Amino acid sequence: MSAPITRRRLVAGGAIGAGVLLTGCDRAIEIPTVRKILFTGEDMHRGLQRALTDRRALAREFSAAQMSPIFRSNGTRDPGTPAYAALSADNFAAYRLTVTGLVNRPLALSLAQLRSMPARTQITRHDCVEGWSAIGKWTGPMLGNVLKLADIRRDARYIVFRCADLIGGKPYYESIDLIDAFHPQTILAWGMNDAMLTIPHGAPVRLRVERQLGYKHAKYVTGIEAVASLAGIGQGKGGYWEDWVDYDWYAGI
Ligand SMILES: Nc1nc2c(c(=O)[nH]1)N[C@H]1C(S)=C(S)[C@@H](COP(=O)(O)O)O[C@H]1N2
Ligand SMILES: [Mo]
Repeated sequence: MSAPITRRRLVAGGAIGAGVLLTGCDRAIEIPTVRKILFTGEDMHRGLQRALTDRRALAREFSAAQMSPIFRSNGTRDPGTPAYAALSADNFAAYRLTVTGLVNRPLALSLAQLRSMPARTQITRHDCVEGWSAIGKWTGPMLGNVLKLADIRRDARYIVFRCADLIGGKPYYESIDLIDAFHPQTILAWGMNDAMLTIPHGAPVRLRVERQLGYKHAKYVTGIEAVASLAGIGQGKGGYWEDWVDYDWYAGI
């Protein structure tokens, strides 16, 4: 499934809604309340389209000269578990990124396989909710291409990211919807600032979802799951911070 299909599906949903009101309405349209409902529907449809267009806009990209000399790390700086230590000791040769859930072709991708996919490089600004920003360069395949490779099913609505680290004993996880998942700047970054991603920044693979705040950019991603609902994930709010500290699930910037 590609982003345009999702958009068409959503827009078609709006059109079907309006169609139901229009069917056989040549007379009904003269009734003021029906006309009012119709116009409300049109406004909603227009609003929906505008919201979709905004969600699809690109995040600003910067020049190499604008890159921050220092890009701090935040949250987990090393997962420190025996499993992660073993992986990193061998340069992540045994690492596999699993893609499961509502997909027709589950995947277990090695770092070499991810690095052999066509990659996007983008210089963007990272904004942390704690009040700091940094501009860095990120390289990796578009998440949308990985989801297409897994043949994501039509009933999938969210993408969940499982991470290798624990905070206060609880695993870190995050989730985004399909609009962000198929956004062209949403990538699974294995490279940062022209080098391999380092452990403090989420090696071997971290999410970049450039239209959202820092905590959505899951580091140390080991598993990607396509789901129809977030209800069965953690406490149901879609992420570590959402579930345990009450951050917003949608952190658009
Ligand atoms: N797995 C994992 N991902 C994470 C975090 C974390 O603690 N664990 N912290 C988040 C927060 S709050 C921010 S601001 C960014 C920091 O990314 P950086 O360490 O590369 O600067 O990662 C986000 N992703
Ligand atoms: Mo953050």
